[in-house]
Amino acid sequence: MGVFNQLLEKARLKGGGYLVLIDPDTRSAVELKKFVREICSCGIDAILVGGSLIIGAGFHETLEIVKAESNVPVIIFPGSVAQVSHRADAVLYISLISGRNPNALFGEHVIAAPAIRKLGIEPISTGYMLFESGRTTTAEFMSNTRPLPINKPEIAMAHALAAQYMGMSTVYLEAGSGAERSIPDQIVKAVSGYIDIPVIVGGGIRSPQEARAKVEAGATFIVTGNVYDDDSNIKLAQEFVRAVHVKEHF
Ligand code: 1GP
Repeated sequence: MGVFNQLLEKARLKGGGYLVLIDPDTRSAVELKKFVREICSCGIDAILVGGSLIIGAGFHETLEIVKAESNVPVIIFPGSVAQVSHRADAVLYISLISGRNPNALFGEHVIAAPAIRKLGIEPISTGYMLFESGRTTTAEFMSNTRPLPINKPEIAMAHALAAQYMGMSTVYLEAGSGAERSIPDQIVKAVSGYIDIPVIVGGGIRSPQEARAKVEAGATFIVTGNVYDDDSNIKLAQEFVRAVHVKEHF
């Protein structure tokens, strides 16, 4: 069974899956090792590595450390084709379907496909939907696309359904890293009730309660990243796991 199907099976049994995003720019090697061990000991389901813009040169080194220290699948969350590596188990093969930038829709993909095949990592076809969230996010700026309006669920639903009809494995509802507001539960509910493929939700989620509400609204996977920029928040990891695994912890 591939990485994504394993994750889906876990999420089905537990009620949801909790993924932690690691931005290669944020930690030293020593800090990263400690962080990865700690989040894995809390029972997270997978680690995403990547970002819309990586300033430092540490993407591959970060992946190497994360892979060595973790006991869960490591999945690349690529901001560009430069972020493809054999050190990961899978890669979110992202098409930025909320925008109309042809390169982000189906351009980088053509360049990355042969490399992914050669490296033997699993591509997870992902319809990535960026929403407006109060301020310009790095993903919005770097992709040169307009985000979806947050108060028009019907537009989001139509985009997600088109992704399903195009054969994508999942849609990712993204408010942007560090967003002021996460994706509203009503949007999560409207989209996940309208399509048959699993929904990933991320961006601006800061509390376990917020995460649980999104799972209860229909999200299959929850992603958080920025919340752990504050070291003292590592204590929240266990709570996030419990909040997202709704079938295990009522
Ligand atoms: C960003 O969805 C992820 O792409 C996670 O966002 O860093 O705001 O948790 P945060």
